[in-house]
Amino acid sequence: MKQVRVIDSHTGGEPTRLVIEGFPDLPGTTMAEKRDALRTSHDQWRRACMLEPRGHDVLVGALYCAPESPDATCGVVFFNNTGYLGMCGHGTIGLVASLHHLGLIGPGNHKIDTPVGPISATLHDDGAVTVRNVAAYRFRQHVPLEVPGFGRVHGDIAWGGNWFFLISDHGQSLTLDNVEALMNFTWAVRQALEAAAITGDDGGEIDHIELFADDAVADSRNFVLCPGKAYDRSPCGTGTSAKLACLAADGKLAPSTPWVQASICGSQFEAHYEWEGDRVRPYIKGRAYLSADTTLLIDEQDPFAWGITA
Ligand code: PYC
Repeated sequence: MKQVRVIDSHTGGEPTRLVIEGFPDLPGTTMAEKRDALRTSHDQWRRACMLEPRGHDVLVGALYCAPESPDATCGVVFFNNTGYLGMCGHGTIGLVASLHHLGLIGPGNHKIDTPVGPISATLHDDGAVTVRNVAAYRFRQHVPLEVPGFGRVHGDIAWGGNWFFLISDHGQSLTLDNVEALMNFTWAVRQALEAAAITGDDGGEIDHIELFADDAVADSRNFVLCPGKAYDRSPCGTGTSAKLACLAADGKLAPSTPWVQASICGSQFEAHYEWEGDRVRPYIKGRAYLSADTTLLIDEQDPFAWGITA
């Protein structure tokens, strides 16, 4: 029986499963090398933890790794039901809360290595966490896109640790009772981007679609389609970072000014940014709550030991 020790948490409703031990040793020193080794040689371990019957489509995994920089607390590789993420804001908040639960860190500032560069996270005395994300930027503005069945929409393409297509003129109602329609629309947008070969500036796949609407209490409400065809229950840390980059580029939000981003579920992140050259440095504050401290068992005789796959 193989054993994987995990800590489960959720950040604003979006779950994170932190893998503490049990995965094979990964070659490489950088988080990008470790992610590539996991993807190429040991991807069944991701599937075992993320897919049914142990996981589900909404879950994001975080593999706790030795850091690549001498002054970092740890490294992390994020993944989900379909593959790997560059960065994950809600997942970083879950990681920090889980490491605190295990007694591995205390309040204060912690540098964390990720496959897309170092970030840092401050664990506050009240349990909230502020993530200082990788630098974010808008790559293209007001990009027209023909979406079959929906017509023409326009969106900004921005990097916040993952690639996002951010749409405000969508004509959709951003309410929880409309999630099925929002899923259909955003999935059609994602496929239209792929069909039109519209990518990030490094040719990176735009695998997150983010819609915006007004909110009664926050500055904005969003709906974020994640790569594995699930929607983010949290306001999405990397998506909020991409939004800050667009607001900054449009001159609609000054540096250090608070921006409260609500999710489709009503959970909130508090955010602000600082300019760094022509990019912005996003700060995202939220809180995670623990839901399980457990050991996953993988029985080799189980026909679904490594997850249910198509
Ligand atoms: O919080 O950055 C985030 C995130 C990405 C995908 C799901 N959550």
